[in-house]
Amino acid sequence: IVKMLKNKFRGCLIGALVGDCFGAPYEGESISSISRIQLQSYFDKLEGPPFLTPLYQYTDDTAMTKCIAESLIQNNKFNARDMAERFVKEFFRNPNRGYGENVCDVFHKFNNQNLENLWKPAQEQFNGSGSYGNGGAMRIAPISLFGFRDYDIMLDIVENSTKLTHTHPLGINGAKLQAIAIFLAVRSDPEKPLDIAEYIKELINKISIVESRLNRVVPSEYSYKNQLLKIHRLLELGDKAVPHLVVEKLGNSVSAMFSVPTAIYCFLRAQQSIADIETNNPFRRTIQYAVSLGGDTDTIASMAGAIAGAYYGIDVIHKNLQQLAEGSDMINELAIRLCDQVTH
Ligand code: F2R
Ligand code: MG
Ligand code: MG
Ligand code: MG
Repeated sequence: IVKMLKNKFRGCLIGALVGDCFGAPYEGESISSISRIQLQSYFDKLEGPPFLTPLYQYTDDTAMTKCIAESLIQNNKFNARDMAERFVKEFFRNPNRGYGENVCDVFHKFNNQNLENLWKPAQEQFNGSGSYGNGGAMRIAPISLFGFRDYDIMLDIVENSTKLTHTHPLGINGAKLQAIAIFLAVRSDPEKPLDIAEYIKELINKISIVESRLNRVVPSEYSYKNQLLKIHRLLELGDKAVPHLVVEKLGNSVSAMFSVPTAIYCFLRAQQSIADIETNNPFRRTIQYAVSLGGDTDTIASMAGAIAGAYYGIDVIHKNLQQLAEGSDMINELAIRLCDQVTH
């Protein structure tokens, strides 16, 4: 059991890393400009015989995921100040990892004000409405793992860690949805075919409770529950749900509302074969499909990769992808330490 859990923890964090590294070259491209044939050969080549190439660099998604994992390991609980300090240090060590345009203001304020008020800089974003970007969700994987034994504690840490940079309810609830998707994947038996209907039902139940606690009014079209119902309908269409339709319905942007459900869809869609994607490997299918949708490709592939890796475990991720991703040894080590921590 512990061995299976370790494989799932490693699969989850390495899955997130690999999605980030191999999705990043396509970030910001529109779906129409991405060639499916070219994408097929991109991944074929990566999984083929060794060739000379620099490592594929990770971006802000992984930089911040690493901070969260390290903070949880060091403190064995959520420590807001420590986590914020790590975000700031990491940002100033390398500000060129493709961070969100506005979140940088939060890091500068933390730095200038010596972390005096931990919660204020994020509250001040966007004239006080807070960020609804997917920056909370993209970094959440270690919290699902750390809290995999206690759902309520897990959700609490998700909320507070997200609020360090993102206070808009859609930003927070997007992070919660991604955390729940991973939480359920860790707990699912990869030897049995995934019961997709049951998985979505469980997500809907849990996110409905979260959304019923909203203390701020948001328009009803911005409901994660609604997005999950769309996922269900799109999955029933199979390949008739062409990539353009998926993007039209679910989105591919840097906002949490229009990227987290998309990532969940990618994971679920990749349980079966997909037109124009030739592979028997469901993890590769997940991230190749995510990238094919364009838009926020590093983040959607990373979030989808985290869920898929948490479900299947590390062995599903092709060795080349692991070796060609910058920081894979470091991320692997963090996954093992997180697992040791929660199983001892
Ligand atoms: N920043 C990027 N990618 C953009 C371009 C880089 C690339 N090199 C390219 O063009 O090829 N990626 C990273 O940012 C995303 C996560 O962003 P995060 O951390 O949520 O940042 P931020 O700044 O808080 O929000 C992002 C944007 O969302 C819009 N937005 C958010 N809240 C808003 C609100 N209340 N009102 C209006 N707009 C809001 C803004 O445009 C923000 O800039 C990931 O994709 C990561 O990979
Ligand atoms: Mg990024
Ligand atoms: Mg932000
Ligand atoms: Mg991104």
